[in-house]
Amino acid sequence: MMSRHSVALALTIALLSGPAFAASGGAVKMFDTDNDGTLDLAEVKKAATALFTKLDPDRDGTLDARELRGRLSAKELAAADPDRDGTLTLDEYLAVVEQRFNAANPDKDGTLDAKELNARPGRALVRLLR
Ligand SMILES: [Ca+2]
Ligand SMILES: [Ca+2]
Ligand SMILES: [Ca+2]
Ligand SMILES: [Ca+2]
Repeated sequence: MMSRHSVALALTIALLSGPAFAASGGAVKMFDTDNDGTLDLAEVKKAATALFTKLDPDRDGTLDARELRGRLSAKELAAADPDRDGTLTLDEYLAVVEQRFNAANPDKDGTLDAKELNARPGRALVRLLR
């Protein structure tokens, strides 16, 4: 039989594993391949490359605005597209990812922790990873 205390505990665990908790710890857990609790640029680029491949079903090696599905605004796409062909190659995509990684890493320690990923620049980066 469950005591009142263990019911409260179960509720707390249910709340902690809800969407709010997933939003804070989720991005680190999802992409932290070396399990050190932070994301470095290599992990972020690996995740971005995997997403790029997923978003490119016609496999022509580029993403157009439709394939990006709103991840970049028209203005952001133009800025990320120096050859102005209206699509992003993987290199162009990863350049934006690296810019956003640096913007999300104000302490310049080479890694992003959950707090940095939860700040506005961090969330902008995560949009390019999943
Ligand atoms: Ca890591
Ligand atoms: Ca494509
Ligand atoms: Ca281009
Ligand atoms: Ca950092």
